[in-house]
Formats: sequence, C-alpha cells, structure tokens
Amino acid sequence: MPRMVRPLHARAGAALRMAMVTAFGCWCAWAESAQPAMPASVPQAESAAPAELPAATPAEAGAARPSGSADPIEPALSPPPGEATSAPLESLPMLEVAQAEPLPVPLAQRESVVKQQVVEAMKAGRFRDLFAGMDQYRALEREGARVPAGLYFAEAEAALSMGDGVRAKRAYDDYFRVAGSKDALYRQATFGYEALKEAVPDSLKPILDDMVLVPAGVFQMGSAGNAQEAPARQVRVAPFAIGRHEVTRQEFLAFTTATNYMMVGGNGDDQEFCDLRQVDWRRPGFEQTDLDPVVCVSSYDAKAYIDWLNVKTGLKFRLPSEAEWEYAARGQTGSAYWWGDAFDAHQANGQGASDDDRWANGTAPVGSFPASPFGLFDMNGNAAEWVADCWHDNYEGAPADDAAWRSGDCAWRVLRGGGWVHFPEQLTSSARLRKDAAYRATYLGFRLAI
Ligand SMILES: [Ca+2]
Repeated sequence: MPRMVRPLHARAGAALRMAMVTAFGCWCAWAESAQPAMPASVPQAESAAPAELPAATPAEAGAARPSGSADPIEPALSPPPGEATSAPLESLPMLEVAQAEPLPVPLAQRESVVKQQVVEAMKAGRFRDLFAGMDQYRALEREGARVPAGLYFAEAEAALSMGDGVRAKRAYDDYFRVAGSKDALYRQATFGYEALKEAVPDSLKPILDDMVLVPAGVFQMGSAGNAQEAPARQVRVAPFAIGRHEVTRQEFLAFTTATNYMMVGGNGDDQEFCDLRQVDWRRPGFEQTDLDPVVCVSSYDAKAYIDWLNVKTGLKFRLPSEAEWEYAARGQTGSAYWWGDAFDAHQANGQGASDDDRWANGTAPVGSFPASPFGLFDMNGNAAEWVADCWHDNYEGAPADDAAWRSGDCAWRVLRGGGWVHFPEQLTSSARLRKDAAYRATYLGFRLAI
C-alpha cells in the first residue's frame, strides 16, 4: 500500500540529534566522574527546598503533566538502537503509585535504595529502569527527599537519546527546578532543552503537551470470562506516555495537508466499511467537529501519520502496545471499566442502556466524557483504537512484559476499547477486537504513545 510521507524539516531532527549526541557525551562523562561524589552532595534534609527557578526555566514547564493527577507519570520508549534496554523487566523498580500510604521504612533509607538503583541503571545503560527509578524518586521528592539535579539531567539526556521528548521535557523541567544556575551541567541542559523545543514545530507542540506520563506498574491483564482475554496474567509495564485523547480530525488534517497523503485501498465488507468514495475520514456519515477523533483510518494510515510526526519532531511516537493500552485504560482498577463493572453511558460513548444518548449515531468530540484515573479520555468507546500488536486468539504465549506481541500473522491487528457502535461487552478495558490491518471503519481511530 503506497503512502506518501515526505520528510519535512529534517534539519530540525538533525539539530536535535546533534544536541543529543553532544549533551549525551557530556552526560556520560559526568556519570563516570561526578557520580561518585553525588551522594555526599545530596543532603537528606526533609525540609530541603528546591533552588530558585532559573530564568531559562520555560514558563510552560510542567505542561505535559496530566491535569487532575498528582501522580508522577512517565514514558517508556522503544529501545534505542544498540542500547542495553532489553534488561529483564523484573529489575525495574516499580512505582507504588496510588498507594498513598508511606512505607514504614524511613525516607532516607528508601531514598538511598532508589538512588542506588537509578545510578546502577544509568551506568548500565538500562534506560527504562532509569526512568522507572526516577519516577519513584519523584514520589519520594514529594515526601521531602531531595533529588540530585544531575540525575534529572541524566534522565533528560537518556530520554532524548531514545526519542522520548515527553520524558525529556519533564526531566529538564525538573532539572531546572532543582539545579540553579550554578550547576555545572546547566549550560548543557539549556542547550539540550532548547534543541528539543526548536526541533518540535510550534504547530505540533500541543501534541507533545497532550501526552500523559503513565507510571510503571504491574497489573492483571485480561479476564477469565472471555476466551480471547485468557489466560489473565500479571504484566509488568515500564513507564511510558500515551495520548490524553484519541488523535483528532484536526491533527490528522495537518498531516494530510502537509503531505498530500492519499488514503489508498481498504477492505472489509461490513456496514462500517469506509469505501473512500462516499465515506472517508472527512465524511464518515455523521457530524463531526475538528476535535472529534479521526475515524476511517487503517493501521497503515495511522502508521503514516506517526511516521510523519516523527520526522517533523525528531521524536519516536508510536502506537501503544496492547498491554500498555490495557494498563492505561484500567488506571489501576480491576473492574470491567475504570468506573466499575456495569456499563454507564454517561462515562463513555458506546451503545449502552441510556435514554438520552446524545452520541448514539457517531463520535463525540474527544474529552466529552469523564477522564479515567490516569487522566485519559475516551479509552473506552468513542473511537476504537489500533494498537501495535498482531492478532492472537488468546494470551497463550503472550509476552510477560509490556512489549507489543509482533510475532504471528500481522495481517490481523488488535483494536482496543470499542467504539461508539459497540455494546458494553466490547467496551470493557480488557475487550479485544480483531480486524484486518487495512480495515477502515467509522468507529475506528487511534491514539499515540511514546
Ligand atoms: Ca477510544
């Protein structure tokens, strides 16, 4: 299936990579030389106050934080080329989010453990472990721990090297918050941060800021009540970022306008089929606003959009894996839906038992329904969402971690969350749908991850 994706603003990506290489080299040198002195420079004082905000700290600092959630949230990324990121996930320090009760272990002791884990992960190049550890460090910081500025810097540089602009931005923000202008790494941090900001065009910055950082954790994936969702199993998820909303028509329009992208082909024969002659993403057959989710997009169309976005930003957006998607959708709940076990048409756009279903015949603008515990909108319903995994009939032999399951027949792909046309059993956090990778439907869209 031919797709037209023109490389645009390659210079921006090159500038970012140059900054990454330069700053990363600096970080490695710092990790080798300055790290041993780090613990001594980090007082355990409970009342330690962060340094004053340097002038270079961006006003939009923290813009990527999820609204309505104080949880530290972070991204995980696809492994960087040649990096030792395939470390066993069992070694990931797991963030105890949402379990607000402090452990009975003294703060200083926990801080020491986390710091050791972070430094070891950093030196070993296990960046996902580094990120999970830094998330945990952030949680301790809210209890009064003081995170060494150099660790935030290292996190930012590692995230940049992996194309994770979401985490990099947050880590730089935190670095500037605690470092002060006298820190030896300050100039390098400023350089890297500015390169990141310059690499992302203004028109696309809202997308970056709309990514929600999801903390690492362990959850029960699947359900016993449905053969396709069995066997249910424990899955470890590294920190990652996911779109607060489904990708919108407005966002997709920016892509098609910039590239003259041609939607080609299509298949399927059921009633939701978008034949492109009369029904396509611009004309799905019902009223949509610019902020409705884009629908009638195949997995190839989603990939083309993401490829374009990555060229434009120098970052590594992707589709979430099925495990990441379900973890994010559940928001640390074990119920069928994040709000409970009974479908509620006021919580999601689907075909539920409701007398006043305003959106019975199509999508709603993204964010029209309440947010889930992780601050995400419309995970259940509205537009069903492509994920990165190839289809398997059940979870026999599925990865034990959060990786996309890419083996097998990738002509069939997985949809998650159900859409506005679906009934409650297809709208649960664990429900899976199988569709041809080239399938388009008026209920089918996607959401970004990084
Ligand atoms: Ca959805």
